[in-house]
Amino acid sequence: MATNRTFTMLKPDAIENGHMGKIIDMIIEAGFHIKAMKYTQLTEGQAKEFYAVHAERPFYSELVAYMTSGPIVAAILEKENAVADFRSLIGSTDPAEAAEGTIRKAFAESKGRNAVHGSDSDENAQLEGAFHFSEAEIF
Ligand code: DAT
Ligand code: MG
Repeated sequence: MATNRTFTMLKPDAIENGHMGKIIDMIIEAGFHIKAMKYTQLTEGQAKEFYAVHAERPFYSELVAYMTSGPIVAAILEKENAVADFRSLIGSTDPAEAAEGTIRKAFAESKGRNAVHGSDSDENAQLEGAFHFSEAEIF
């Protein structure tokens, strides 16, 4: 089922490096509406569950350690074609491969510390948004 929402996290490197405001600005400038937003820090359990699909990958423990290393901003975003358009806005997983003008090209440090998360399907956008927000926190 197609939806017009996606889910994002501004990751610990983006917050540490002072890019929170600039990234949120790029998201709004690109036409996304903020439906929900929170500044929080993932517990180990939350990070493991969120990235469970990568549990067998060699970088999983590094990913969990990194994602719990500092605060993040989690948000639900709305726009027509939200999932695909947001993946275009953030760019490739590896910033070395990310296109000019994308968030990861501008702000990501590396393939692991890559500034921002974006859902990869409407189904995951729904699951990930519900993982972080109750209905009462979505506007
Ligand atoms: P994306 O975040 O672009 O959807 P993904 O779902 O393949 O990428 O991986 C999730 C995250 O895991 C990614 O943002 C950073 C980390 N990651 C992926 N591949 C990695 C690798 N080869 N080495 C280190 N971290 C990696
Ligand atoms: Mg992914």
